[in-house]
Amino acid sequence: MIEVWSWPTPNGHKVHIALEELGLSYRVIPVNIGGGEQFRPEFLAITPNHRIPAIVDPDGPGGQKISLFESGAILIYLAEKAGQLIPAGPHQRYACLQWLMFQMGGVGPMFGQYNHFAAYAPEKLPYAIERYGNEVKRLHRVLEKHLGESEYLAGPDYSIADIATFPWLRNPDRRGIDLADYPAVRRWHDAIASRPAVVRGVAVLADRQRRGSITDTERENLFGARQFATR
Ligand SMILES: N[C@@H](CCC(=O)N[C@@H](CS)C(=O)NCC(=O)O)C(=O)O
Repeated sequence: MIEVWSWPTPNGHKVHIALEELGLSYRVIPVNIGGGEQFRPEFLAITPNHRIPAIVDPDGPGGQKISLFESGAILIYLAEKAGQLIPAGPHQRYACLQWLMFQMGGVGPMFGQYNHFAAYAPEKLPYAIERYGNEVKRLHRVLEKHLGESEYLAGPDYSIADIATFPWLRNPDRRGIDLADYPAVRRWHDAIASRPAVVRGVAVLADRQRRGSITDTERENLFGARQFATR
């Protein structure tokens, strides 16, 4: 059974959704990142980057155990293991990897920085909020244009590129986005949100989701000196 070291965040949900879609059996090991559990030695042994998600599959390639971090690499691994959610034909396969990289290098980091400066930074820095807010809007426009011409990100079929991107486009109001302004994105979002495996995937660890404003301990663990200690 695959071990999933995770927490209910967009990057965690990517892996929960993929596992549900693929019907692979898994066991979640919660890593409370606000509580500092990402710095525990057993987690650092899997991911020196101390970020969720990470997986350990005792039945990896050639029947040998494999551990992986970085959600994009995990999605590629799971899709290839199951032989689903990654197109077989070369053109669609590269399109899938392209949109997966667009999420990993663009949507995730930019939306994440926007969340940080708009919701968590102790000082409200207008330049940073505007800079990342503009990037959030620009990336929505890129997606809108593409999804106006294509059913899913990699073409006619749902793939890991969609699974990587969807969790970051949930709750658009938190980023000042109204999906009425992006009708193709809304069509794509609603189609994915209603998939039974997606409903199950985003429910994983839902009872552990943080509510209310960030505490001092969470702030220290996520953004303070502990992040930058030499390990
Ligand atoms: N590029 C990484 C990003 C992972 C990431 O940023 N994870 C966050 C939660 S969404 C985390 O674990 N944060 C804990 C920390 O900053 O110490 C991936 O896609 O797996």
